[in-house]
Amino acid sequence: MRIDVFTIFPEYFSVLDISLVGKAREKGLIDVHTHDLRDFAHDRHRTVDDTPYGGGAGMVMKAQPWAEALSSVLPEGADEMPHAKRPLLLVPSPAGQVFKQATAQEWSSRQHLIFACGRYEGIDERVLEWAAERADVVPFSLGDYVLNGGEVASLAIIEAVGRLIPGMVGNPASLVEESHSDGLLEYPVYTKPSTWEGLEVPAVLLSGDHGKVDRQRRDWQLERTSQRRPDLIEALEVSGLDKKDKAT
Ligand code: 6GU
Repeated sequence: MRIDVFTIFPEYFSVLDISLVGKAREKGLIDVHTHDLRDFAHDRHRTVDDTPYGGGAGMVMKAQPWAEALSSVLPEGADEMPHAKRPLLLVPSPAGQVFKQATAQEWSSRQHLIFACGRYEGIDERVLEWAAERADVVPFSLGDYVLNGGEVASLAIIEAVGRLIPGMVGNPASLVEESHSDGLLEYPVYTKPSTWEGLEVPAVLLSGDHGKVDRQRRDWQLERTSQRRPDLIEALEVSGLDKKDKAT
């Protein structure tokens, strides 16, 4: 997978040299390129923003530097490309569609991701219209709160998507069992010692009965999800519930 990131703060992305993504880059599974948007501004002050038409607070990012920046990585004739090859232009914004584990799954099969990190009040909307001829354009949000810019959101996406690329995570089974892959939160986990500060590990986990352990873990998942994320229980397909799940 190739990833291009456009930002006025390339330093944010230096963390991609370490951790899981760093290892994937060493293995050649991910090829990440970070670009300074200001390199595509031509005035002495390397201006990338201006005042909004119609008035209002803050500044808007100008179309010209964005179009030149994106042109430097967008291929010609993307409209005739097969889906997986067509670049995916991701635009972090609190006004975007909410990013989910299913979105990460979908995006992990794409060959080329491009992140357009906006600051200020956002990017001139015409840039997205212009880019739609040459890429699949998706404004996305991490959730219902506001960050100062798209950099931290893009890092989160790169980690969530990057770890799903085949060969990235050491044990693929750990991808199957984790939170959200079955629409439920993960069950609680424990390790040695079995007694710590007077607190015991639940006895069923020491029983050696794998059937009982599986049943208990499923119950813990349902209980925890009902308490912390009732919205996820609402969204569960009846077919996603197992026959032995207790009616709640
Ligand atoms: Cl993707 N961008 C910004 N600026 N704020 C956010 C966000 C994205 N997701 C949640 N808040």
